[in-house]
Amino acid sequence: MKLLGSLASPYTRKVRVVLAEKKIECEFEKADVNPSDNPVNAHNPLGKVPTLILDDGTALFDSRVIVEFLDSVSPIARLIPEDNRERVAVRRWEALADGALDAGLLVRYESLRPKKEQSEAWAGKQTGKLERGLAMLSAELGDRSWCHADRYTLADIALGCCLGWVDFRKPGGVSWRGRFGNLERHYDRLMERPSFADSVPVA
Ligand SMILES: N[C@@H](CCC(=O)N[C@@H](CS)C(=O)NCC(=O)O)C(=O)O
Repeated sequence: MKLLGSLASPYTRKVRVVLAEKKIECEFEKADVNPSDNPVNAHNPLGKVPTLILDDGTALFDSRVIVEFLDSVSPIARLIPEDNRERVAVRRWEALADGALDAGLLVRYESLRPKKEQSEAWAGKQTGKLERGLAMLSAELGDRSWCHADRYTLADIALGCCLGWVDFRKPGGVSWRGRFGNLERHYDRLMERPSFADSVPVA
């Protein structure tokens, strides 16, 4: 298997953390998806990372599909519960964390466009989604040790990847540090795990 990804990408980080937690060997290839014509297009028409290429050449995307695949190929450290309600609860956390990230990425992409083409209203709308997303992630975590039930799951991984990227890029100047004490504690706790410590986003 080969993972096409970027060391700055939070969705790639989610897959890298899952690979590490489940002790699955996988080649990693850095892919620059900034140019319209990029090497990922040949495997994934959306030209996005992460894209996982299986040994038979099948390409899997996006990160949610990839992590589901990885969780099911190995019984080690199950990250997605089997019970329907529990699984949906974990995937809801993932949807919220990924959704906040989606908005944060749009804010960042907008800031990289030529100044005169940028829309403050558009960036403001996306910043609002990110802010509300962070507030809900904090409210739902409350004072619990883990996002779902009393154990480490994909929900914690998705939350950690969201927090790590927002901390790294601070899109639109948004930061959760100094505002959401429980998110700070949770991220620090996740960073004690080698899977997180070894995958901190870098440019
Ligand atoms: N929903 C996708 C999002 C993937 C995504 O947007 N990746 C970014 C990098 S962080 C990307 O490839 N952007 C390139 C583009 O949008 O053209 C997933 O979970 O994999």
